[in-house]
Amino acid sequence: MYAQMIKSEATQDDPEKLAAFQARIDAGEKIEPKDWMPEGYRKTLIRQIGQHAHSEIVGQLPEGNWITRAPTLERKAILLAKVQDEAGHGLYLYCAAETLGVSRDEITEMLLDGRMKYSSIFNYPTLNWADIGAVGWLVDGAAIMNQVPLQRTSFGPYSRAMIRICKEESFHQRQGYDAIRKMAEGTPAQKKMAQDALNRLWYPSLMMFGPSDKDSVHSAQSMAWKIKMNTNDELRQKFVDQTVPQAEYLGLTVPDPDLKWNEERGHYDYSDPDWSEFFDVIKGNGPCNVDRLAARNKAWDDGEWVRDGLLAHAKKKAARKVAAE
Ligand code: FAQ
Repeated sequence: MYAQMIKSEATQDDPEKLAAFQARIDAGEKIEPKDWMPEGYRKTLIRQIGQHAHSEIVGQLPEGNWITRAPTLERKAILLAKVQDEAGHGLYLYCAAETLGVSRDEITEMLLDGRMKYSSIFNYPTLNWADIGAVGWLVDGAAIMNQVPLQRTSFGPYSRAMIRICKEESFHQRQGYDAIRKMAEGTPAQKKMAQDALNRLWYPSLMMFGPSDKDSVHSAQSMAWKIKMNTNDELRQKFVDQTVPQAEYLGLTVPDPDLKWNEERGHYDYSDPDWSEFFDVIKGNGPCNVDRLAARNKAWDDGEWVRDGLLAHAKKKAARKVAAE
């Protein structure tokens, strides 16, 4: 199936150019926006970078919801900084996507009318303060696992955006772990909240890496082009191996009765998420899909006067420049 897909995307371009392009990728060169690239490479990048950018922006919603209710001034300041960072990550990524010839407005509209996706995880609710710790620990933990290898991705602007983003993501993960640790070491009621957050967010976090390799449509071509550096299952396994000892340290139980260390493989064996739930969520049927898109649509509509004002100002400035010449 993968070979078939590679062939169908590749044949749209001149074979000689394609071979030279692949040789550059194989040699570890970075592809820059003005370089020749196969149409499939450009489209795949717009899809992945766009989806990633939307995830950063939509991902502000479940945490932003808790800024006014953070338990202390210190936690509030940390959460505020983190949520602002996510907006910055979205902007780096929209800029990287724009170098591929798509405007930020175009891809935003594709998010707003459901033509583009964002990460499945943000369609789950954050019900209490322990969830905010768990989001930093698990969701940012999964995001870093995916993003560290992407610093070496073949497209220059994406790779450079990822280097900046990863510096901040590690702070995000640490602050989440610190918040959940405080809960896990707190009163019995607080510990119960931490366990409940882990119970609800464990499988949605595993889903962040995408479907299992046998169902991943894009992995083979994306890996050949070094748009992705690892398969979905490879990264999911790394995440499980890193996170289980952290849960043990916290005295929390990962909600997977089949989880156990496999000496022979040197990895944990674990149960897959319910993939029917994953596909249902990315189709738009998760617990918060409707709310998330409604919030983004409202923000876009509310900001119309700002965009109109800026555009009018830019037009006026350009007209004055023409008149002066
Ligand atoms: N959610 O063939 P594959 C963050 C779709 S950053 C929704 O395996 P691919 C920071 C996929 O698009 C989180 N859809 O796809 C933060 C495709 O459908 P399509 C975002 C998903 O692209 C933390 C179909 O399934 N990170 O959270 C998901 O090769 C805290 C088939 O799948 C990135 O975007 C999913 N989880 O691999 C912010 C990283 N998984 O498009 C705030 C960059 C798959 O054909 C607070 N992206 N699909 O209609 C990637 O590495 C890849 O795109 C994957 C998916 C690994 C996500």
